Amino acid sequence: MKLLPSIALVLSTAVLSCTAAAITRQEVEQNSAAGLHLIDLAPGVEPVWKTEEEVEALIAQDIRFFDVTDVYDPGAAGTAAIAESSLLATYTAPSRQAQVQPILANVSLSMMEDYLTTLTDFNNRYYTSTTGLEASLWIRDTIATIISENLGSGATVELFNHTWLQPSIVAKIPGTASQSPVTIIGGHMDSINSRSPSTGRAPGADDNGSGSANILEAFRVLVAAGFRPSTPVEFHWYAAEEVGLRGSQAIASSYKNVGVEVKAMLQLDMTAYVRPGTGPVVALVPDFTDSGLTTFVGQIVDEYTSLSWVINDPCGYACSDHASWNSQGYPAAFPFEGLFSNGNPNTHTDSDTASVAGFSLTHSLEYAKLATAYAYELSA
Ligand SMILES: *[C@@H]1O[C@H](CO)[C@@H](O)[C@H](O)[C@H]1NC(C)=O
Ligand SMILES: *[C@@H]1O[C@H](CO)[C@@H](O)[C@H](O)[C@H]1NC(C)=O
Ligand SMILES: CC(=O)N[C@@H]1CO[C@H](CO)[C@@H](O)[C@@H]1O
Repeated sequence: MKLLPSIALVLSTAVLSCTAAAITRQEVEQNSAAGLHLIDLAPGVEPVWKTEEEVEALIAQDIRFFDVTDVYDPGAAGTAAIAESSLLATYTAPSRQAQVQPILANVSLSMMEDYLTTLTDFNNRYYTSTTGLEASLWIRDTIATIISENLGSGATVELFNHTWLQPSIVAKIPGTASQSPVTIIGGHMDSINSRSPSTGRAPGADDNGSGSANILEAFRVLVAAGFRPSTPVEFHWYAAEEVGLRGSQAIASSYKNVGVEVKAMLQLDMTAYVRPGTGPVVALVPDFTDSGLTTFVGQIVDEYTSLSWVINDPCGYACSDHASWNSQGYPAAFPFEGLFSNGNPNTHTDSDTASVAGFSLTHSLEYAKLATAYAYELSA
């Protein structure tokens, strides 16, 4: 992951007021039908039209953006990302140790390994490729099998279809007391080779096979434990993160449009790399996240994992799917595999495999525990 200079938020209000509503719904329909993408590169600044090639060039340069083609709202003028939300959401310290610890004992390294091996075996998981579709259907089928083995759970799984080939996946454990608010664990399941997006080999072991496998494992152990939360828990695998956070934006904006209340969103994107020579830590992302929820996630790390946590460097604008939830006003947190400055140099290439020095499933396993404990504590 690459850090970007942060953009002065102060300038944005003036820009916003003179360019608001410049893009009409008709223009969005015509340009998107012509294959153009509406790209949001900075907070409060009107998005701009780019060709497919121009979008690929941004990705190749590691420039982060929201592709808002499908979710742009002409009335709202830009994605109003919230630098730090103060949503009055409150989180109480972990208190379910007696119930959670036995479930964490079921979190399995070999299950994670199986999931990751299958995910990395697809040539790539690109959002328009056949293998990208197959990877998504494989996650759906894996969840469906777990549900069929635990019918009492009441859990369900559905594809969330998009305007492109690869669907996102949403699995739910319903609430016994109420269908609101929802506790979410999410991460993207797509991968990319940024030099050759549609056909290039992109095993995406760390980015983001690791987070996808964590979410599968958290779902498996909670359902196998017969966990019946009082409020619902959802597990999301997003399509098309690598091309402008498109899957997560589609879901977050649809939730906002129908008024779904979200208690918390936990983003897992890259959980398996520990730079050789450094000590393992969970690095909590400080920007475009909720500070109260981030504090709570730190408590979960202390209580339920073998790791300690640090505050990461800022990730920047549009850096991963948590940003899609943050910009809809929902509280999100993002525990990353380590400091960005110790990041995995292999992402977005054919070398993002589980065999590089520093790749550690043992490290990643702690994030499956974190996700499991987070879900239980917030929804029990
Ligand atoms: C998504 O698309 C698939 C295949 O086209 C279809 O079977 C399914 O019903 C759709 N899911 C939803 C939730 O619309
Ligand atoms: C652990 O998993 C097994 C097998 O799925 C299940 O029977 C058992 O109840 C689980 N234990 C807990 C505490 O969840
Ligand atoms: C890491 C992350 O948050 N999301 C993805 C995957 O990683 C690359 C960094 O190599 C990011 O550009 C991208 O947003």
